[in-house]
Amino acid sequence: MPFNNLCNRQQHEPGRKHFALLIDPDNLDEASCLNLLSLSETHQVDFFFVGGSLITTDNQAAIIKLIKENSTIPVILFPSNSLHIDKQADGILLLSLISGRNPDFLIGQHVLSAPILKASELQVYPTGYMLVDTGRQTTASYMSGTTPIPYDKPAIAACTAMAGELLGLRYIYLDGGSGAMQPISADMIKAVRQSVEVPIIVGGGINTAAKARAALEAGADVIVVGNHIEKNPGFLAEVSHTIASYNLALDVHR
Ligand code: 1GP
Repeated sequence: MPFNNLCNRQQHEPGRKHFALLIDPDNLDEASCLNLLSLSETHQVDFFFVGGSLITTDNQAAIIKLIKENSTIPVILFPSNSLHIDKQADGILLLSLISGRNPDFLIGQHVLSAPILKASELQVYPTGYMLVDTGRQTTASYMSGTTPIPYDKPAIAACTAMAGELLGLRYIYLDGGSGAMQPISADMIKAVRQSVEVPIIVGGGINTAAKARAALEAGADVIVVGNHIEKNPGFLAEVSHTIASYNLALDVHR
């Protein structure tokens, strides 16, 4: 399913949930990537997000090539900066780091990326990216030089998301950071859900089915999981099953 259908699907199928598997090119060799691709085909994964806040190897192009050769699941770039654009992917989250006040991640990187994106066939998904403080400083927060939204301040998150939507951003991504000690709170997801119409992506620290379900119930449209699946690939089936059973219940009640 193309990622841009999410916006349409929200109108036609309100409440339907999706699963994005985060693939960090630094953390996977070819064999473990192939294993995840095989699991993703068996259990439903809707999208691959490829990227990370700091990429220290030159594996990304090879990983995307491997995915494209072995899977039909759309590959969406989740870049930390304009260096990580890869035309082999299907689309890109054009992230505006609206939780921060660093102009480089609000417009600077976008100016550098614009001519490359315009000349490519990548689908561009304008996304309001919001980092949330989940207990320790994350790579994303440090590398972007921004202060994350305090964990227990859902009103700040809601107002930030509203501003992003009013600016025309098409998705909101609430991120506690990879391997976060705790996931984004249900209160914060609910506050954002009540404040904007656009699809909400939630990730960071989702390492149990119960945490995935709590995010879905609070209003997340897309759940992103990376870290815990890298450590324990069997968790992929658990997340997929959690989302499928949520969607099934939705169908039954229609
Ligand atoms: C991080 O939202 C993603 O940017 C996913 O987080 O790796 O903790 O699942 P995890």
